[in-house]
Amino acid sequence: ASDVEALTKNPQNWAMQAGGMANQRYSELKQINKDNAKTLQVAWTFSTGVLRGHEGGPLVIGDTMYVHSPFPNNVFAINLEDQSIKWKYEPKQDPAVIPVMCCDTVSRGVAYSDGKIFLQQADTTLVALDAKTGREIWKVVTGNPKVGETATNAPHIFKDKVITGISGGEFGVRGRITAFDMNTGKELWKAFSTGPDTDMRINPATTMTWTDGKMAPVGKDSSLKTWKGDQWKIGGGTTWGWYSYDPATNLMYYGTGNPSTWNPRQRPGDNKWSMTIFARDLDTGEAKWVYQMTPHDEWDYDGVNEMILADVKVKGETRKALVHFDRNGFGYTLDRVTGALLVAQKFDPVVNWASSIDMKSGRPIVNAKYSTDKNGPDVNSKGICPSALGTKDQQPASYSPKTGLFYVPTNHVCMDYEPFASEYVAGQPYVGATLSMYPAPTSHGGMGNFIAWDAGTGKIVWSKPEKFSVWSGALSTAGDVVFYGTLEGYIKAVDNNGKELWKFKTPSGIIGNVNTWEYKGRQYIGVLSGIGGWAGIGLAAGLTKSTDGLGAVGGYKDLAKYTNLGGTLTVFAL
Ligand code: PQQ
Repeated sequence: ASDVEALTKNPQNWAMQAGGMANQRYSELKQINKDNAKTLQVAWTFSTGVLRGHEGGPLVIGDTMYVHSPFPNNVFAINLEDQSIKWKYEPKQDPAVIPVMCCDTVSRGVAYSDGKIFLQQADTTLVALDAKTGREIWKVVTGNPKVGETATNAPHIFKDKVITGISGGEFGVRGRITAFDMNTGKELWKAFSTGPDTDMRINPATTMTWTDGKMAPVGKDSSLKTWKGDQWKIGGGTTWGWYSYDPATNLMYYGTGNPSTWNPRQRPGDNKWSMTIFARDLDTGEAKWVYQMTPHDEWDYDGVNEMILADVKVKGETRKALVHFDRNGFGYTLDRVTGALLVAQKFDPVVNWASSIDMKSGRPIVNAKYSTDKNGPDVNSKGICPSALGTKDQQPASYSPKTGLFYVPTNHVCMDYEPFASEYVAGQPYVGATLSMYPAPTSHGGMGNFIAWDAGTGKIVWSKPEKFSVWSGALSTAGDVVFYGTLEGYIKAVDNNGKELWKFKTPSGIIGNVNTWEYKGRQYIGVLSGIGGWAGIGLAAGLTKSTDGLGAVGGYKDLAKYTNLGGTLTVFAL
């Protein structure tokens, strides 16, 4: 088994992108605390030499940091003693992959295990490097960019496996995850999101789902029955988010993305298992349970956002929970062992496409006024909240076991959505909708909030307004400080009540995730800046027409007044 599990238990390291396998993004370090955070200063900086959106963050293991960049996905090993570069890895990739990446040329970072660094390149090549030298140990190709298959997710190491996903829901790609032997790169299993039961590693009799107020077997052909003809073959359900793993049950968790195309009229049915949380046995890949958040998506509410594993008190009882802040604006708490639905509530009150989640069927109660299918193709459905960016997109939340609260970066944006007929051509966009996005119509006028959430009751505890969406990942710490970044480029520290303690303007907008480590007795905070991602696609790709970038360009046009391109890691200490 991998040494990374033990490495994550020492808070001096930041050995996985999320800090640990439960996706909590929490650190036990407390040298930096709510009283002294206001004195944080820059310790050192590092330029990646790459423009466009910088997601994810660096890993720290012992005296070495590993920093990655967006396409062309360069990796640097940095000596923490003197910040010198130990080695640099520069993959050669065909730039033809760039135009088939939907939402900027982002990469959510590298993984570490047993002396190896794992890099998921945009062109779908998965590489294992020698962590000491940067030399290639093995590499495998996991998809085909010519049919729109790309990769932006971080590889995840669980036990002895490296797991990776695929992007391309806007190109009719058929989503799946694949597990490889971390030592050799040999494929161990693959599990699709749609299609025949065997392809999905679904057992009709033992794979369970929430049905009529209890868990029940999914039954035969649970996906095939919910698609017309062969549409599941180009049906999306990609897997570009953050995965988690519970060693106690040997289950791994992840979500699937939107069904293709965005024109819902072209794909009648529930489109299973797009928009779904999967719990899979790590050894066999077999699905233990599934839960579909948004059946027959009509808004592009991908279900890929991170699954955070935590013990949560629900109705007086402590549950082994999975907490998930979905694009569709509902915060879900499920029993992670059985898959039972416990809580589902809006984490932004402006959410209007559904009034609530029916706790018996687990299905959203859709508001007909905002049904882009009922209103019909070539009709512009207006005022839908949230926008296709969701109340939260890829930006991961943090959970503090100390406060029992979840700290969630959110979007506060609504949209108009007009579906149109779209024909599938391999490697061409298969989108079928025109979108405009704008701030949600509420008093503070901003496009984002940073919130604290009680997952046991499904309630917002506090909400801190932001001018733009909070597109960076959060970090909470035992020092009672919570960190996040903003699209204008501020890294901010707040206390457990959301009171701002400190901020610093980094060289570019922040869509990376804040992390922390300790070296020679000193605690550091690090964050990548570099504007881009879907929200920053206008600046990143030089687009100006408001409906370009799948509607994000118009929504975020004011960003150009606050920030500019450029990838930099900024490191802070007291
Ligand atoms: N990527 C971002 C980003 O990095 O800012 C935002 C999004 C993606 C989305 O909102 C998407 O819907 C999305 N969808 C797919 C897909 O359906 O395959 C892939 C990606 C991606 O790989 O970045 C995004």
